[in-house]
Amino acid sequence: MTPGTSFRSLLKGYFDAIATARGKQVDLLLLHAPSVYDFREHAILYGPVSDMIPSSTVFEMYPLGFLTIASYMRKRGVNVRIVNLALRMMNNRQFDVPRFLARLNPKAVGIDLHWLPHCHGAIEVARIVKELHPNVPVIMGGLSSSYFHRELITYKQVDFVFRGDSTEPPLHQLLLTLADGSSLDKIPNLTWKDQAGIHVNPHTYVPTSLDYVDLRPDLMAEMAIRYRDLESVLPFNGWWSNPITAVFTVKGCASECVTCGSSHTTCTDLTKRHRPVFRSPESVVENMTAISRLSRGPIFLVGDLLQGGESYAAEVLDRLQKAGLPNETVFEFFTVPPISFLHDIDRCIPSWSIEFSPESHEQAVRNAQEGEAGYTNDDMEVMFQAALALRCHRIDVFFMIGLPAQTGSSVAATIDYCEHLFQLGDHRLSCFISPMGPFADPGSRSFEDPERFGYTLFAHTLEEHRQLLVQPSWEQILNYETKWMTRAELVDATYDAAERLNALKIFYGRISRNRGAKVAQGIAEARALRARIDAEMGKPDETASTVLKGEINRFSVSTVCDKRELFWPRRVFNFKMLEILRIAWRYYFGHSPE
Ligand code: B12
Repeated sequence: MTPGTSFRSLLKGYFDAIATARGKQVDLLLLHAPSVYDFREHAILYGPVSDMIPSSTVFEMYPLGFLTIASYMRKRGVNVRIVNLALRMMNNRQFDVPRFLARLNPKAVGIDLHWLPHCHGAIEVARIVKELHPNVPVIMGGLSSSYFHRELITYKQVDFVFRGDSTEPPLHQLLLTLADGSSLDKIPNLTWKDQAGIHVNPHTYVPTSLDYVDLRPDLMAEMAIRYRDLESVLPFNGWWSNPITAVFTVKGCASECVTCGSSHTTCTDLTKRHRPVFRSPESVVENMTAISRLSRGPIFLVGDLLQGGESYAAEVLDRLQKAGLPNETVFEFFTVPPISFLHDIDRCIPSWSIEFSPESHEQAVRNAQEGEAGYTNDDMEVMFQAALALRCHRIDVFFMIGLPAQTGSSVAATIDYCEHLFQLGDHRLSCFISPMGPFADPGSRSFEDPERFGYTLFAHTLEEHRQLLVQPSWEQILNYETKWMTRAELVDATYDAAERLNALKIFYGRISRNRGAKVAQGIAEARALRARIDAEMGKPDETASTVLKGEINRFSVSTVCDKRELFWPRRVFNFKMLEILRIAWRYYFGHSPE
């Protein structure tokens, strides 16, 4: 308490804050939709397309950009509320979206259509918002919105679309413009419409410094307190017990992976970013420190620091050493780093892990995907062994199915290679394999030039992708197949590979027998279900639906591996309650407790 602050004035501060929060109109409501809006009603075997990420097939994780937008706006006095509708719908089958949205009274609504698998849910949520609040502007943004902006703006429920990988200042400009009624012509990266037609403003906002934004975890806590609604700000189902956070270090990429929707070529065309831009080491470490004040969970550094140059990476490490954060730091590498860099990490950080994605064990496939990968399996293994000889806690190695030049037998050989890796490393090294899905990324080279890279696409437009998402099973949902594997073969190869990898993990002690048995059972059930759906195909819809109704997650989540394998061991207390109390205090009483 500050000197002279009476209990009565504190109480008044508390009730004033509640009254203001209740009465105050939200300036910007950010909504994250589920992949398929009415997933609770549909009968779809989504497949293991989300087994490698913390989210489920509902893809309930909202973009990091929601948090950078919220923090940018907050500094400018704009009130933002994030509502993860996808998560609310997942957690409560009775959660009524229209009823919930009808009670809100925002000045503007932003909806992410960042990941293409949201093209069903995002557009439906926009429709509901428009029906309930016809005068409230609906703004869409994210990478898929950027790619499909011309088609998206034709939906009557969509008023504005932002393009590009950085939208905080233009979005702020739009909110100001909407308030004062001035002209929309000057807002960069904006696609909009009026009676005169569709307008595509120039894409000129491509910031060369990323330090103007931050991911402020305290804002999440503050939003939860302000709106008395913790669930709506949580990033994914289970985050409370596995609070992994991500800190982005870069926008744009120097690599040319054929299937990636953020490769060098894609960024040049889609986000107008011709070369990657890195966040300053100071900003990266400040952000990690802010997270560490609140959470004891692991922090994942998105992007390969070495792409920023050795001195850039060295400075990040140096600052991290000085910061002395206790959280596990997870590094990703796009190619094999110099062994000396691993030693540098070990010197600076007590607790660290590696994520590495060779995609395939086969050099020809890897080269086809990455355009001369620049490292061999031997190089990679030397790296793994060097890391394991240090204090590295964990190495997760990711392989993918659906790559250029990859055959079914190549996938099978990847699993043989996983066994080799299991023999090489100890329990800290594990392997994962998953299909590329549900979609080849729009804007990726495989999407833009499918023939050249051996791909066949089953959808091109947004609307076609929306239709794919409500097909009965993931074999029909995949928007691609390759010259080397049909959609059916991709599905078969996935379940075969998953079954064998699971057995190897049990044998080599990477997972318990119990957990492995459950995964094996899940794979067998998903296969049986697929056969049933195939048999039902062509019959009236209701028949296929009855096969699956209510079973969505059972056969699609934790199929190729148990999702818990992706998480770091839990702690009893993941969050620092004192810091949360401090945020609450600051919110209610306008200053930090003395
Ligand atoms: C980190 C990352 C993840 C993290 C999640 C991080 C997160 N919560 O955002 C993980 C690993 C979990 C992940 C998962 C997936 N990812 Co990912 N991911 C990335 C990656 C590597 C970096 C993203 C990043 O750092 N963003 C920085 C933040 C600050 O910016 P932002 O979130 O993009 O937001 C800005 C703009 O996009 C825009 N914006 C975004 N939303 C909105 C909304 C409105 C209203 C407005 C106005 C603007 C706006 O403005 C924001 C602020 O400037 C990108 C590739 C890349 N280099 O960009 C792929 C990428 C975005 N992911 C991709 C994919 C396909 C997926 C998955 C679908 C894969 C899968 N099948 O599992 C899932 C979906 C997860 C979910 N929704 O549940 C593709 C997307 C292609 C596409 N167009 O669909 C990308 C491009 C590349 C790739 N293949 O990985 N991903």
